Amino acid sequence: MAELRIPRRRFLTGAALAASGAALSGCFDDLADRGKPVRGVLTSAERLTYEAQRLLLGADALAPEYAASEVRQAMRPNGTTGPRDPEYQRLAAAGFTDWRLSVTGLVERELSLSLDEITNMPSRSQITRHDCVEGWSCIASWTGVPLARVLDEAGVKPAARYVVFHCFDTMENGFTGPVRYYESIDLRDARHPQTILAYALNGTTLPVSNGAPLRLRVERQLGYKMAKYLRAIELTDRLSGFGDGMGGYWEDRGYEWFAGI
Ligand SMILES: Nc1nc2c(c(=O)[nH]1)N[C@H]1C(S)=C(S)[C@@H](COP(=O)(O)O)O[C@H]1N2
Ligand SMILES: [Mo]
Repeated sequence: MAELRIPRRRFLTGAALAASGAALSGCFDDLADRGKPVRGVLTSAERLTYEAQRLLLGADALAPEYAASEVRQAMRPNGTTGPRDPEYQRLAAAGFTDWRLSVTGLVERELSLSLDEITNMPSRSQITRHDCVEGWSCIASWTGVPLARVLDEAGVKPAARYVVFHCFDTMENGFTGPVRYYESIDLRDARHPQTILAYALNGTTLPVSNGAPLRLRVERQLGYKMAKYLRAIELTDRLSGFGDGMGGYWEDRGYEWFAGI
């Protein structure tokens, strides 16, 4: 489902920006206001190196959390909202009882976790703001297992540097087969206390449109980092072996890998 074939940032100008704001259903438009953080990232991320952004953002600072009264509407679904992939559809039809999250790569113990096993692990809930590169934001409450907890269960090998998230949804059909959504973060973000694998949204089971049964929340980065429809996570020492080597589906199409906000 590649609704957007051109890098979305090209649309973030003038009339297109105003139009995208007008088209929103419920969530608010931050980019119309020049001084707001998202706007700042879109212009500064091009120039700043990863390390400079890290310094600016504070190494392990927490993203702002909000009060329940600030959750104004349902989380606006974006990108893929219902994977058509047969395997996903089969798992969804069975209420994800056969779904497993595999944890592979540079780990001491490979894992294959059921949804029950994941929801029985210690959980964290947080009310945070989701900022999409397209120019809209939503405040929502997320519940999930801290990714650090899953990583500890698997035992990360010292050589590992990144966590790669493999998703079910096919974005387009490439020459060598289906091109699926994927993402990656470094171990520092992976172990950040607000980085969770979420299975609940605004107090109910995560809907298919928002990434059921499990999706990543990495709260100090832009929305496209938050991989939905997870099927596997893989520990690796390099990103060159995945997709076109830039660390994510949108990164392979020109987006920044470190999308800090
Ligand atoms: N698997 C997958 N994850 C994805 C996407 C997608 O298309 N497929 N879209 C990304 C983008 S651009 C955004 S803004 C958020 C949207 O999350 P939501 O549908 O819960 O609003 O998911 C991100 N994660
Ligand atoms: Mo997005």
